[in-house]
Amino acid sequence: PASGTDGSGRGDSDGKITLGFAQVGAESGWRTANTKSVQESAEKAGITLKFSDAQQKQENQIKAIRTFIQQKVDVIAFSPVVESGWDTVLREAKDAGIPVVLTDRAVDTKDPSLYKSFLGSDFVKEGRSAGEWLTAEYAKENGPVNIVELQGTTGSAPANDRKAGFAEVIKGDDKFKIVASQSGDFTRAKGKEVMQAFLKSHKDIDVLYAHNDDMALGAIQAIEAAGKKPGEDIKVISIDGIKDAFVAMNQGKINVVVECNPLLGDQLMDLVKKVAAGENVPTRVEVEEGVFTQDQAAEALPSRKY
Ligand code: GYE
Repeated sequence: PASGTDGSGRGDSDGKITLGFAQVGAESGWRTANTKSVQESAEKAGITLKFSDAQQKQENQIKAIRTFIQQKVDVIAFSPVVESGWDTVLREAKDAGIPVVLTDRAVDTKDPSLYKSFLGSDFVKEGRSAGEWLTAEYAKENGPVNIVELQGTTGSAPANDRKAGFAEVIKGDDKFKIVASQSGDFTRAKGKEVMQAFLKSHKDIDVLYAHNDDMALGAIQAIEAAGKKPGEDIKVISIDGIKDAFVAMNQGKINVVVECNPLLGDQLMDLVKKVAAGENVPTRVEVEEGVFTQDQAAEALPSRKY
């Protein structure tokens, strides 16, 4: 183990904590803001950061975690690309005595002792908020309301949960129909491509529900190219709250954005310090967020931090 002076075997010879962070990738504006937040907060907290970008591939993330274990970092944090398939590598970290903090995305495991804490958002709640906006918006109409859904990365916690939360709310009224639902992998390019296909096969789309802003922004290009008005002919619901989405909302092209806060860095470094010191931490720490509609967009825009 790294030589520590406190006898715990923790810390470099300079006493600094080393954190290995395995990031999902650089797929979205949310992710870019999240990466920056982690890097800046580590620096501020005096924590040595080993950063790896998995380019949205689980195998790359597993490799990065194994490298961190070999390097005997003090703490490992990662944002799991998908929910399943982590038990083996998490057990390796546990056997090596390295505490793990999950950031942003959760894992699906039967053994909760494999990580110390989860820091992130309630994605089911975000999906519900999206659904609640929709049911209120169409409360007085008979329907049918034809919805297309752009899902996030297949198998990821935010895609699974945002889909489930939304479905739970709209299922109470059968005028709401999800006529097509497909993954756009959380990127602008894919969001545009899949929306183009949706527009070709469905002539009567009323609503787009995108699991993140980047896919919504890509889809808006496709809607405009098809000669329709995003925000009017096709209502657009999105999640994240990046600046570009507020700009689009201000232009009337997005109707509502459910916020998901990527600025987790400071909270993460607090957790990292605590688990490195062997302190107990809550198994779940949530970030605060809100819902923004068009009438709030102009006022909120200048203060958006990501
Ligand atoms: O919504 C999306 C990003 O895991 C919450 O990942 C995150 C999601 C976010 O690519 O933009």
